[in-house]
Amino acid sequence: MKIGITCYPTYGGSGVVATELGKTLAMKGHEVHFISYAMPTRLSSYIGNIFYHEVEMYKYPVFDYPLYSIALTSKMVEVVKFHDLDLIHAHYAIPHASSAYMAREILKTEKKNSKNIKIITTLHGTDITLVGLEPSFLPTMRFSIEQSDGVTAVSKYLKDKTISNYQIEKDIEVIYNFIDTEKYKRKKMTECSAFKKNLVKPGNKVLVHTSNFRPVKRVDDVIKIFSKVRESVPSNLLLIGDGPERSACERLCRELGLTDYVKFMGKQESLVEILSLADLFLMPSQSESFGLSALEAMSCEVPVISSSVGGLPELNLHGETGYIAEIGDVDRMAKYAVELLSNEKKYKLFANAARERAEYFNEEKIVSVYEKFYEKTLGR
Ligand code: GMT
Repeated sequence: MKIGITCYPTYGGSGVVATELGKTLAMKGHEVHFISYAMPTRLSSYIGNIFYHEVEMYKYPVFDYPLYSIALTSKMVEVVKFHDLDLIHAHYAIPHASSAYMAREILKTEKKNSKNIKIITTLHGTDITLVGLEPSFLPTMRFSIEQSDGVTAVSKYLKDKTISNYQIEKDIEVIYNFIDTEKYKRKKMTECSAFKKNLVKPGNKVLVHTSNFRPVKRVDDVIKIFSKVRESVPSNLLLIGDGPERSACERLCRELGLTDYVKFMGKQESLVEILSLADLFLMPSQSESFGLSALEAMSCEVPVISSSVGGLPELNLHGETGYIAEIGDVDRMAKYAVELLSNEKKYKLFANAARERAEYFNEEKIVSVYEKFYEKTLGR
């Protein structure tokens, strides 16, 4: 198949899922064309069959606001025509699904273009639960989702939320996030000793959180949980990622007297090495449609303490791969953390179960589900 993929190239899980999907499809022999305003970050090395098309933005003094969705539409039209694409897969509905819809309609009017391009939209999270509900986006969002030839959501929760929030009657297929379980595999301690020496006091337990530090991630709760855990378990907290809440979180650490025990590591390439040091992963989010970073941790045998929101209970099985608690229930999350960190036998069971659960979301399996969904949408 010849597949166009549009995604946000720099931030967040939707771009990661889109890029890893494209890479795997290309390795399976499909031709994949990424269309975006910048090269997706995970697309760093050369892979045959992958092409990148940058959306050029025309600047003109009258345009106070950049007209990205129009420029994206035109680029989609160009790429579909010149590379004879079968479908466009839009990741994160705003504005990608609307641009794809418009591109398809433009192509229909062109006589020479006999191919009937199909549009698939994957809903990832805040495109549905937060941003899409803004009155300035809602009608366009609903229309673009309805008009897609195929729609997928990354959890059952998100599917239900889309149907109830937007009164959408369209069939939505749940296709979960996936993980390369060979790459995300716990490394031996000898392979990460340099990290351990620099980051963790010998004998301490290690709690980890990775995110884009947006308010929805509740990183302040991560710090509050850690503060309570430290009262009974000698431990360190590693915070990976960066974003708008980071400064406030650094302040909170100073106020709570935790600066010697918490490391703000910023964005990191060596995630697997760091996760291989971890004993627990914390994800107390306000909203989370799936929780890709928790899956990455689980694949490295790290149990997860998370909130019970969104799609998290579909990933993190309470009492098996970790624990879930109500949003903001810092005390309960800390209690669960201490319980696991203090019971070696129970901890081992949870760590093994976390890895086993991650294997359920194996990349090969889930990418094949996407492939089948493409074929179904193309009527093959
Ligand atoms: O986090 C977001 O605001 C949007 C989105 C993104 O682009 O990072 O993240 C969502 O998509 C991921 C991949 O499908 C999911 O694993 C995340 O749970 C989801 N984030 C939220 O729902 C907050």
